[in-house]
Amino acid sequence: MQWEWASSSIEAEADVPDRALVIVPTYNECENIRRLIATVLVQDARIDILVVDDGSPDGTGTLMDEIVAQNDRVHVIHRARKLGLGTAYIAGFRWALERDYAVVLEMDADFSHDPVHLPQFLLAIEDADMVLGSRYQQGRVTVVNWPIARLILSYCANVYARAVTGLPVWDATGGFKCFRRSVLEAIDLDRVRSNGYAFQIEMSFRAWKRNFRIAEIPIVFVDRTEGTSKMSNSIVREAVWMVWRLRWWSLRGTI
Ligand SMILES: Nc1nc2c(ncn2[C@@H]2O[C@H](COP(=O)(O)OP(=O)(O)O)[C@@H](O)[C@H]2O)c(=O)[nH]1
Ligand SMILES: [Mg+2]
Repeated sequence: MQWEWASSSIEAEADVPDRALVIVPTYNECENIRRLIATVLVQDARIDILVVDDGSPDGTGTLMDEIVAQNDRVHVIHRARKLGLGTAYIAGFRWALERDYAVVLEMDADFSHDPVHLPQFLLAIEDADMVLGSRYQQGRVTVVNWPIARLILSYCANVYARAVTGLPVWDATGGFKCFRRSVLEAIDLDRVRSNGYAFQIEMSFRAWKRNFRIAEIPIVFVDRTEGTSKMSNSIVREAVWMVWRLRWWSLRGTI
């Protein structure tokens, strides 16, 4: 009995992540990125940050080179042109897996994802394999300042994604999330197909199908005040079809 207690307490200690990487994809975020990085880094000393910039015409990439030169907790990947959110995250995941980060987080550059939630993610991941920041926890909407049409689209997209794929989460399309390294190692990143908001559904779906433990924490999502949204109709169309493909691959056991 004594031994069991001792071994489980050692196991619990081992689950506290020691290094975490926050990945932030950017396209034209020069008004936000410097302040975002500063606000992220003060949240927890274990956190480093990796920005994946897609050749932003507004000079975000040049600004990043300056910041990286001043702070060894900050890193950047430059890609030649706008190649999409999904492949930006995949590039970031690979970068993290080549290093010793125990935990990897995703977040947007535009302050819609408030960095004050980061310590809550790091706490929640101690007892989960993946943590999702949820705007619709228990059906309660915690979104501020979004146009009503955008909110309805997002809410309905979540109901639809849950109905088609069976993924048992409140917010499947959100982009504020946290993975244990083991989840990213278990998912074959070469086979992830989505590139827009469907990317978020696909990653969570693949983790769920591998029986990883998913937790959700409520977050307050605030619409951006600086810069503009890169949301497009083709991103919505991709998500509409992708959930059916996920279901199909899952039925055939090829996911
Ligand atoms: N690297 C990269 N980042 C992108 C791309 N599209 C969007 N982003 C970034 O992804 C995050 C979310 O995009 P955003 O336009 O705010 O989407 P919205 O919040 O859904 O309107 C922001 O940090 C964007 O700068 C892309 O093609 N490549
Ligand atoms: Mg945004």
